[in-house]
Amino acid sequence: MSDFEIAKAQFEDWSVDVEQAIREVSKIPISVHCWQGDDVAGFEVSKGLSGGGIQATGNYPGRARTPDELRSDLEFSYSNIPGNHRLNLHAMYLDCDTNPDRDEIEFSHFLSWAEWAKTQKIDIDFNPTFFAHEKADDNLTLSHPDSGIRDFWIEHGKRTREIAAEFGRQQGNPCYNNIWVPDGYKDNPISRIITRKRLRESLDIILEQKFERTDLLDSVESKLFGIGVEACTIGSHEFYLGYALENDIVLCIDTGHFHPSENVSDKLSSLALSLNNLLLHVSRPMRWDSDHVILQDDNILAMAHELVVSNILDKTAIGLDFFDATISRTAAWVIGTRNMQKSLLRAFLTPFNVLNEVEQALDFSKRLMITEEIKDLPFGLIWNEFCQRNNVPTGQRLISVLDQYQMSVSDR
Ligand code: RNT
Ligand code: ZN
Repeated sequence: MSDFEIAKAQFEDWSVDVEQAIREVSKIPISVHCWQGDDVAGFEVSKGLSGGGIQATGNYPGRARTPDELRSDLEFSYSNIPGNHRLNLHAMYLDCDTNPDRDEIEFSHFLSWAEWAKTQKIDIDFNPTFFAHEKADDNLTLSHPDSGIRDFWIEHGKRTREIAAEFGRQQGNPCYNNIWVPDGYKDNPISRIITRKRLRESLDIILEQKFERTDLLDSVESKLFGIGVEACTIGSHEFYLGYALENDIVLCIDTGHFHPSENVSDKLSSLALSLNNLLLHVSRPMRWDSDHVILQDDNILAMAHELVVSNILDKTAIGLDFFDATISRTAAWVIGTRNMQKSLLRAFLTPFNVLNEVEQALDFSKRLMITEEIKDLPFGLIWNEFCQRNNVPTGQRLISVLDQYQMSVSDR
């Protein structure tokens, strides 16, 4: 018997269907965020402050400086991740010579991405970029008191929806267009509601135009606080939860955007009861919204557990949101994405039927015995088999492949 056969038999003892688990995890696309590849710099010529607390720290060699470099780094990374995945593109990653401002962008500025995505069989998600621009230097965009500045950002928001819908139409499945704005105040504002009303009005105008839901899914992302906006974030969790419900749009939950002691995975089942769609930005906050590469840690395992046991994967899109510039950027993508998949695989390999039964019988002793006993099952052997079937390396081989690629880009 092969190692895999032995491992499979051990899971079967717990009535877990290993082949089914592998099939399930193969079906889940992860939306890989382009911005880990270049430290959230983008390809525009003129730039403002990075703004809103988004700051990649580190200066590791190999940062992608052009769309072509970013694409080859992505190709390498996808080739070391089992399964088929998506690309999450930000508006600041346009590819054209004319340098249009944010309120002038159109689909043609992203043609090279669309063509590349087709050759790679990768579907695209999109984001307006409401930061790193001189008109965002006050940390106010859609909620700015100056209507000229608001109109500029409203136009940007509208254009990104058109671009996203075109990506969706061409790829034959919805492109998520995720709105995150840095808007907030460093010190205590007198009126929070005046500014929040303005954000709401601007969003209403951006979302006025109707698109097919099969082409475009609009989503909104809240945040607890950011560097420079410590006193008040205009787009708070309550703000966007209400807004998403009211407008039947997608709510994006970034795991770095809550208090460190809050259990983000606990929110998913509640949200899924009222919302039609969720988008995740899976990140690893360390003491604050630090966007470290995700590990296979308790938080991610709990997140995967919730998605699987609550049976909400069909309404939840999984995207990643981390950026670490102190390590190989391609290794960060590969390791982080694989960790998300590993956590999902572990969840699919959990005997939830048995566990649910004992829990509903209020047999908490048995629940504890089982959860602790199954931690020793050979998950790694199932993961290795999954990778092998997808022709991607594991173990020492993975490390040497990642090292070699990093060496090939380190003189950039
Ligand atoms: C910022 C948000 C947002 C960004 C990306 C680049 O705090 O998490 O999602 O990270 O849009
Ligand atoms: Zn995010």
